[in-house]
Amino acid sequence: MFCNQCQETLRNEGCTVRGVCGKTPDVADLQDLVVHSLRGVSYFQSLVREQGPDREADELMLSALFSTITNANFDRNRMVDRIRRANVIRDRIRSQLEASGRTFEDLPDHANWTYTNEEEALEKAKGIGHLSIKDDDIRSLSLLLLYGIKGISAYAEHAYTLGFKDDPIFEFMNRGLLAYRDPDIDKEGLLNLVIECGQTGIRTMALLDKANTTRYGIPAPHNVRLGVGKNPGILISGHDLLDLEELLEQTRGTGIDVYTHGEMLPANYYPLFEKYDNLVGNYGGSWWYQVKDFDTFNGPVLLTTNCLVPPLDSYRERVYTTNTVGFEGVKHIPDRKPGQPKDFSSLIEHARRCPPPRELETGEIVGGFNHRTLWDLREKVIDAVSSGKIRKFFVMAGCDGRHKTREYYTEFAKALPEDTVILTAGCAKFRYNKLIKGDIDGIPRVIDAGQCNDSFSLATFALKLAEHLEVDPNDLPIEYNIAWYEQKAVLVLLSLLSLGIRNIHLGPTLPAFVSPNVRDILVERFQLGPNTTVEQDLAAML
Ligand code: SF4
Ligand code: SF3
Repeated sequence: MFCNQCQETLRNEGCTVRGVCGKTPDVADLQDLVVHSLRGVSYFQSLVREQGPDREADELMLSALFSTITNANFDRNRMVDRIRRANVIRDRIRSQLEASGRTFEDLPDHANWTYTNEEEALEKAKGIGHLSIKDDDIRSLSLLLLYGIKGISAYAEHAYTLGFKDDPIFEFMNRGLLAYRDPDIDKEGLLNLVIECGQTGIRTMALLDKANTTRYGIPAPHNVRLGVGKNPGILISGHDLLDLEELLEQTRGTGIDVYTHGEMLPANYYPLFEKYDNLVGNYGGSWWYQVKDFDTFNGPVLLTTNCLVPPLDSYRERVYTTNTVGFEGVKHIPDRKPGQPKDFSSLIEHARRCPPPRELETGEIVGGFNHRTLWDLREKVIDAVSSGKIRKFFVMAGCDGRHKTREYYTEFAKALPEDTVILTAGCAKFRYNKLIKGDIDGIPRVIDAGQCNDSFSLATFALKLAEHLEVDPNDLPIEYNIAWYEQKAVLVLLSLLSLGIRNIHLGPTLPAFVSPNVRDILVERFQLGPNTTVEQDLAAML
């Protein structure tokens, strides 16, 4: 195995024996083969796309790639299933093309290779991994592209689930997957695709924003309760709002409460969920607190997307996965049957046998600042900046993580002077959303736009504000101090770069897959830089 896709990769070089995340070498290799087999699908899919999309292929591309994201799926069998399905779909599209008179000779390996058994597949994986790209810079740009596309798969899958799709996104994914490990592509070609990946990221996050707000309304500032009630509960984590909606419907009137965890917290800000009094609040911290939070929660836990940490024995039998999430030996809620909601009855039955959650904290937190809501605040914001009451805004969005170097973000937030405001999205928020309190003339010191994809709201607000004030977005009093962990954050970063945002500080380390030359390009073109120490960065940014 060789995996370097996340920020926790071993020694900031790569995981080669077993993932720091717990991923086993066979799963890592099979995930490489998932990508390889999706390249095979893309080969033929890109030839038929003009005649009309093949939705089965599009759906597989989203769900299969999503399952290779960090902390999503650790289940070997699920990977094999995806490889086999990719082979079948690929061959079906090829046959279609052949039936219409196309002939194929000298096909590349990904368009030909077919899974036969695991032993053969694991042998095959040795030749198709990232290290098969020999040039450091080509490999670096190829991985930047691949990981950005993995981020797209996640957000596009959520939009798709709610009935929203956009063909240029699928077309780009096909093209990008084919460019990864294309022996003929050069650095400039890859760099252009990396920028296009960022642009497609904006398009995908905009689509998801439309999907979420069309179905659930526009998030508005909202207090979310942190304590617990006396009923047994179900804890729901991840990013999938439709799962939450159906779970709330099915638990209504049963005496079972539903709590959000981690990236599901922002669901509380959508107006549609207000009608459910069985959605009682948020429990615990960001994803990596699950090893403590799931224990004390006492009831069943549903993981709708990443991040899943290999479950501890003390609560493993209460963990349920669904969608692209999976872990061998952990119960999985199957996909919806056409026209029907998912069946959460086993989870609900499980909750009935459990004691209520143990209280971890009390009080409330506030969030719900979609870009439309932020736009309504624009005059207040402009006044506060012109009168000197707000000196600067700090975009501190992205991911949280368990490594001690992440303390930087807590300390940075603590060190911010009182005339500054944090703009946040993603699970990075858990480092400061309970720490920094109060407001400046009605503008909260921590403005939470939502899940990591809602970084789109922060970028949209900044761009609209710049246009309104007729200034360059980089001249606004906004600093970017972004924390990354997994591949959705890679996409968010590429998206910000594609919008022309400069001087982003990225941490806690620069990605291991960025080679020295590619780093120079990013510094030169986008003035992207690593974060350093709290004191130094704060002085530079203020
Ligand atoms: Fe290592 Fe991260 Fe890959 Fe897991 S996802 S194997 S921690 S690089
Ligand atoms: Fe968090 Fe996994 Fe990235 Fe959606 S839940 S931001 S890390």
